[in-house]
Amino acid sequence: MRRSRTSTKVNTALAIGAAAVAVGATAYALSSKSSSKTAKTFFKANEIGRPVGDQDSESSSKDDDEFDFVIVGGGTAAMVLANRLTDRSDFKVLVIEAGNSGRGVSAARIPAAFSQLQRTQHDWSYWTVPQKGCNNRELPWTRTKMLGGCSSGNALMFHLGAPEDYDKWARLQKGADGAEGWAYKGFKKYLQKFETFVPHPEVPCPTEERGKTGPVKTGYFGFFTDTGKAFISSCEAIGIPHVPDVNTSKGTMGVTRTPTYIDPQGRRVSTEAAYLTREVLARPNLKVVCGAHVTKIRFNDSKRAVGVEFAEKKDGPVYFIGARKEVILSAGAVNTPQILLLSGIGPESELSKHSIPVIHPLPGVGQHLVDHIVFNSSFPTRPGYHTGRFLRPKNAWQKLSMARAVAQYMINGTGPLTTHTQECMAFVRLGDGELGRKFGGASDESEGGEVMEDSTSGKGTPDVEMMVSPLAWRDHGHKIFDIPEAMTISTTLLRPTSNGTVTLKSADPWEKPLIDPCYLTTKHDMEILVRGVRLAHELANTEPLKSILDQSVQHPLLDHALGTKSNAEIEEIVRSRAETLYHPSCSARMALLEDGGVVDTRLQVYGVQGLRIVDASVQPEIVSGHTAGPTIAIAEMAADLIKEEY
Ligand SMILES: Cc1cc2nc3c(=O)[nH]c(=O)nc-3n(C[C@H](O)[C@H](O)[C@H](O)COP(=O)(O)OP(=O)(O)OC[C@H]3O[C@@H](n4cnc5c(N)ncnc54)[C@H](O)[C@@H]3O)c2cc1C
Ligand SMILES: *[C@@H]1O[C@H](CO)[C@@H](O)[C@H](O)[C@H]1NC(C)=O
Ligand SMILES: *[C@@H]1O[C@H](CO)[C@@H](O)[C@H](O)[C@H]1NC(C)=O
Ligand SMILES: *[C@@H]1O[C@H](CO)[C@@H](O)[C@H](O)[C@H]1NC(C)=O
Ligand SMILES: *[C@@H]1O[C@H](CO)[C@@H](O)[C@H](O)[C@H]1NC(C)=O
Ligand SMILES: CC(=O)N[C@H]1CO[C@H](CO)[C@@H](O)[C@@H]1O
Repeated sequence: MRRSRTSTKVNTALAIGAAAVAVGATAYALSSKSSSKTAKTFFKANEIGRPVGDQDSESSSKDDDEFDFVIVGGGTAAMVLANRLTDRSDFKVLVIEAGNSGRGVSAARIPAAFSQLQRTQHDWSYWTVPQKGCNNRELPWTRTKMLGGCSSGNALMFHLGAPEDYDKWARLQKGADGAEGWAYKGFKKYLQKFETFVPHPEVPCPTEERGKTGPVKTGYFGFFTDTGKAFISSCEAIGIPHVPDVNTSKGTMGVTRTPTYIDPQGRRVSTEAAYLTREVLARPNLKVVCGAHVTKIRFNDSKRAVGVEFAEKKDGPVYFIGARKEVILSAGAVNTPQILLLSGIGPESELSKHSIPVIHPLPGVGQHLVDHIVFNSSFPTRPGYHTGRFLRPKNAWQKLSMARAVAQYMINGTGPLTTHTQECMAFVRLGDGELGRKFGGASDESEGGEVMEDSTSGKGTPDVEMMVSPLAWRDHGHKIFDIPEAMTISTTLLRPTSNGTVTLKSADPWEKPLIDPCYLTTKHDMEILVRGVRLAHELANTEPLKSILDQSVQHPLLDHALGTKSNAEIEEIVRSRAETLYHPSCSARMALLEDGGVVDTRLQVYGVQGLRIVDASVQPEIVSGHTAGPTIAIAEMAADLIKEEY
């Protein structure tokens, strides 16, 4: 079962009229006009690579014949490396990105427009294979194809996981050399290094544990609705504490207004915007190739990565570029294992199935893929509590509101266009503990409820995240709700025990890989998620949220009757509607070789030389939160590890 892939681009999630994007683009063009173009910024494949098979030029030595580091993919993590490695003038660095710059793309800069990029040329537009745990549905997996990667197209929510997540990362390395550096105590400096927190006058938040000098500005949207306020109060009413910052060494439990990757002008802070500034791009030891797809890593007979092959299109010329020190794979949790497999590194059975010559057998490649799955419960609201009217104008009055919102955005960098709509995040524990007991959980037999395997990284850490949004839609915004006003409470499973694979469909590097996250295939995952759905319903029926809802509106897409259903019925609904929260991780994890690891604690790929992985795929376990921040911190740490080595 597959939904229409070319759904009309009335993308609501995107929640922003085409007019707004046009005006936004103008605003963006105006705001960036002052910076004049000087040196050449981005290169094409043929300006850097040597055509493969052309003996003369393969042996020629032009100036850019070889780089010290060739970074595959110019995404979230790669932009950090491009910046940090080239502050060493003796390192010559090349980045090869399949997409283009996000600078002139207004949907990549205006927060409310983020999902406009999905299913366009700026998206890899992946889909999973049919998911047994989700009624055999194939689920869309957007991955942004652009400099900055998913940080240019994500939902901008800032969160760093729980401190214990990192302690567990270290523990899983079982005393291997360098493991301690990944524990919270050591890793914390990298979580802090990338950030400059910009306080917001309306959001009291202690700043002592927040970064002060990093390139990535974080802060709060210039827009917060009464629905968000009511959500916080309803959480408090059922025992979820309101905390000013869910992102400190004190832990992450509680509800808070969502901090975000936004600058004081109301623009998205992608890692391209933060790290690949004009000054950095102008460094003579950095070159960035755009629009080039890496098809393969080449190795010499001593299993040393010596460079990569890349092309602009399937039947176009293939180029090669050499790497003197290292090839660094930063292609993300889907494409990193894909490229390893295409290059002959992976499970032998998988390589032989596609007749790919084995460079080195490594069983863990593409295994243990983990993602966060989310279930949206939608409730009708009384008039006035809905953001949609600003973002999806229908009548003249609403169009005026929209025009006002655009003016507000252009002049003050605030207003509805600065929201991605997920206004609050609440981190809770439902496997056990007080709240867990309320929804059928138990810590041990004596408590009467069902005792679940504890998949969290520590007793003080969450297993579920709740989010609230003053909007409602399905299919990531590709399906509009035909009801006037509604809100959504999202329930996310943070610590799934289900895990799956990325494998190849064929040996053709232009063919999309097979993605099988195996969602909801363990009893644990379904049980915890069902508890979370019950919590969503409970929140919606707790004051003050309860009074915002309009119980009289009946519509088959609405969920106010969910609370009256049995667990089995809720389970069925969850299987028919759950979707990705876009956090694929762990598909080339850092772990011991015998535990299915692909990289060691220095992020070097086992069994070969000169090859490192720096992106979300190396996480030993998925963090109990959002993955962009941890990925940026991984890259910050990797840059130091690399500098230490050379
Ligand atoms: C819609 C969406 C919403 C999200 N919301 C949030 C959020 O609110 N908060 C949060 O913390 N996280 C969020 N995430 C997740 C987060 O953004 C990612 O986990 C993180 O950005 C991944 O970084 P990465 O460096 O591993 O990969 P990416 O950023 O995906 O970078 C990979 C790069 O490699 C390039 N590439 C891939 N293959 C090739 C190839 N063969 N040749 C050349 N280039 C290639 C890609 O084009 C891309 O630029 C979201 C993600 C998405 C997609
Ligand atoms: C592979 O490359 C490395 C580094 O350049 C070199 O030391 C080694 O001798 C090469 N091996 C072969 C077999 O060419
Ligand atoms: C911009 O902000 C100022 C000061 O808060 C306010 O007076 C003005 O109305 C705002 N402009 C727009 C277009 O919203
Ligand atoms: C779930 O709801 C949130 C908030 O409204 C939205 O951002 C997300 O796209 C929704 N998920 C799906 C699968 O539609
Ligand atoms: C991954 O899933 C497999 C079953 O498919 C299971 O045996 C394994 O324990 C899981 N790994 C983790 C770490 O959850
Ligand atoms: C739990 C966690 O990772 N907390 C981090 C919150 O963010 C600051 C920096 O902004 C870090 O120092 C904390 O470690």
